[in-house]
Amino acid sequence: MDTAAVNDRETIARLYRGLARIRRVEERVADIYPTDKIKSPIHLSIGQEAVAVGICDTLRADDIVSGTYRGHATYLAKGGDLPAMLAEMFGKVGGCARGKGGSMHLVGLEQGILGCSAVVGSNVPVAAGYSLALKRRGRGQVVAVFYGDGASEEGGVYETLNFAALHKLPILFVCENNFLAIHEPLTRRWAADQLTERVATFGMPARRIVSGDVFEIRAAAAELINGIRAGAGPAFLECHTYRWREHVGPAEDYAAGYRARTDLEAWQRKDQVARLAALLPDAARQSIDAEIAVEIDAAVRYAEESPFPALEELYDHVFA
Ligand SMILES: Cc1ncc(C[n+]2csc(CCOP(=O)(O)OP(=O)(O)O)c2C)c(N)n1
Repeated sequence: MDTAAVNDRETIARLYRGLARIRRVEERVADIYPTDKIKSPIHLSIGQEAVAVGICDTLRADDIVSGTYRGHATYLAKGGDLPAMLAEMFGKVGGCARGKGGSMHLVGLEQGILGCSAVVGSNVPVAAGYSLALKRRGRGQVVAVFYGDGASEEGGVYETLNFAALHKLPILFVCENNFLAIHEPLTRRWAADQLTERVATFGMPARRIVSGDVFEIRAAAAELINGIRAGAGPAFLECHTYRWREHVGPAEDYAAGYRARTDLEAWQRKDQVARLAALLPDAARQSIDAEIAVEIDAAVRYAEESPFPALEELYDHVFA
């Protein structure tokens, strides 16, 4: 089926802008990284953009997302502030966490972005708690929580799925299945690959999308979120995807021996940035690309010019 055909030009352009913007931002981050201007580790989502973009496109501005330490795409797709994201990585006071959190701890409460965490799976119960609060508030808001296939091995994730199903919480669980937890492929961690089927046993709609197709992800998310908003309780969406770069850092790591370059090539053939670029008229695509380039240059300048936090701030905002 041609999943693009049912979408209008405006939707395709909007999704392309979202995808290309994340791709170009992360490529710039990868370029800057060796200069040591970026003060934190970086976990790039290059290749995985379609998940965040497809899902966030269906959310309302007052909905909430919760991402992981690989959270640049989630943050940007939900409307996070790009200059504040880059300044955060530069350790500058203009950063979204005043430069103290770095790439793994992006946050944007005004845009509905809960703080991200480096502790694998830890955002999932927190996001469910937030969805319980939203349910009690009664304004029809929904949480979308993102986590990796590795995080799906954390006990707390299963406790959360059960609690959310039991209490019919307004939350969409999104597993970004890139088949890898650092250097350990899924096939060496599980005897079965029935991640979606396992979640379904908790008593919620559970779907899997293997194509990486942004239109398919968006359509599935829209359907599931409609149900959640109508009070049906949580839902789960597993999206197959692929991390093109190394686990942490800007480089490729296909020589490390834990995965094959042919896997990358298979995913690159269905790259959604290139696919949507080809669906747009040249002039429309070029003007989007030019706007993105200007926006990124300005954001890098902002990050460079923002000062480092003052020494007196060292113990501010420390919880305990
Ligand atoms: C509780 C916890 N256990 C282990 C780690 C070390 N660790 C960091 S990333 C990672 C892999 C997680 O893989 P996945 O959830 O699939 O996310 P991906 O990196 O593929 O996006 C692990 C085990 C950690 N940060 N936190």
